[in-house]
Amino acid sequence: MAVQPRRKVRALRRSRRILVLHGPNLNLVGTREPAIYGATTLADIDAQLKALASELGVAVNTFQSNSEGELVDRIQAARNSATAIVINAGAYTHTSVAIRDALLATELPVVEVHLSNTYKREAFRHRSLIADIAVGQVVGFGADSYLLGLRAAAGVLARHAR
Ligand code: DHK
Repeated sequence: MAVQPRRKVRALRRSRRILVLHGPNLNLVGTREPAIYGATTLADIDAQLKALASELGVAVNTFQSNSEGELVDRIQAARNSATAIVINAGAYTHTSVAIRDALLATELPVVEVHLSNTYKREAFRHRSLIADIAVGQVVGFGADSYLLGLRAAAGVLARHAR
């Protein structure tokens, strides 16, 4: 890859600011039902996302909340601070019209991720209120779902920039 002048790299990072959102109970990842959600903690996932972001030349911010309203507030704020969103809305994936509406209001590209393969689990997890407004979904790869999701979002932004 060609060496980019520092100013150009900074401008590129500004145009590729990816917000990664973790919904309810994901603060417990690593200890919560490890057979389903894996043994990697959320702090480790966030650290891996930061490392990958700098490799990809994008900026990443991460945020976790157990509260639907806080997630909606953070999504609304992304209208002015992010250029794409990667989201694991946890259980709100299956229930939250408010999170869906907030994502739509941002008009930003959204990538939906899940640690587990929700389609292999209970029927109520097969429905996502985010899937049809997302660019795509990554499910079932544990912590790697987030890393694949970040790569996908960076790819979408790179294609937009052309
Ligand atoms: C996480 C949750 O907390 C569940 O409520 C979803 C998702 C699946 C995941 O696999 O990351 O149903």
